[in-house]
Amino acid sequence: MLTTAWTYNGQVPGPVIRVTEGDRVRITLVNKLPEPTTIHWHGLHVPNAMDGVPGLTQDAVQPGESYTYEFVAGHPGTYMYHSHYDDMKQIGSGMYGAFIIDPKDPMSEPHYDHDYTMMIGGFQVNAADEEKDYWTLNGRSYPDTPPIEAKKGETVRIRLLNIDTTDVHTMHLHGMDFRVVAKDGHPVPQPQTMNTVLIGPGETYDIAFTAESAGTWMFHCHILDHTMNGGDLARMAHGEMGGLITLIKITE
Ligand SMILES: [Cu+2]
Repeated sequence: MLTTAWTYNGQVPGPVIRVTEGDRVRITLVNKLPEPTTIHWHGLHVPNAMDGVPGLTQDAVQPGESYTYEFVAGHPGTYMYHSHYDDMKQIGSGMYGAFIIDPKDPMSEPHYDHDYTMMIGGFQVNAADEEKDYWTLNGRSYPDTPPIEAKKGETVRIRLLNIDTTDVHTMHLHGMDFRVVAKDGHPVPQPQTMNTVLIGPGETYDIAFTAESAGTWMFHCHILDHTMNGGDLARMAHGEMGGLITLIKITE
């Protein structure tokens, strides 16, 4: 199943923007949409004029026009960017991406053998469903979600970002626990150990775990109509899974 999306640079999510704390960042938005748009830098500390709120901090960027955002990447962590115009439609159509600021001093955060970024979103594909019917990790629904791979004993960080327009998700790991090491970009002083984290729209959690036992494990949303494609209960009854699922393959 393929669906039409509105994108940054032709992909959903848009490109991961990855910079280092203290970097000066300049991004030019060129609007090729049939309607106005802006970009909001979600969680970043930017000058007010760079905040991307149409009618409040800037005029909406009209079709064919462009606008340059410029700011300093002030504090390290996991953040995102997204449209702030006609949000339900533009974000719901794919206009979002992850924005990661690495610390200037790499020793200031723990080392992880693998670092994954996972943006949770949703699309309405079948017009008859009148609401979202395909939920996606990085723009793909299971079984098209690429697996996370690690060797036994390695450490994995997953940066979870919920850019779903309306839905909370309960991301659950089979076979192991994880620790919540950061919330909305900021390190958690005493990481909490859990196996299911509730993430609301606009929230980010960095979770980390050690690949303890070999096998193919599920990592999925536990709101179970988010693990179906096309809202198809009949197919789920026959064991077909979809939506917010990815596999974690741990090898010896
Ligand atoms: Cu969910």
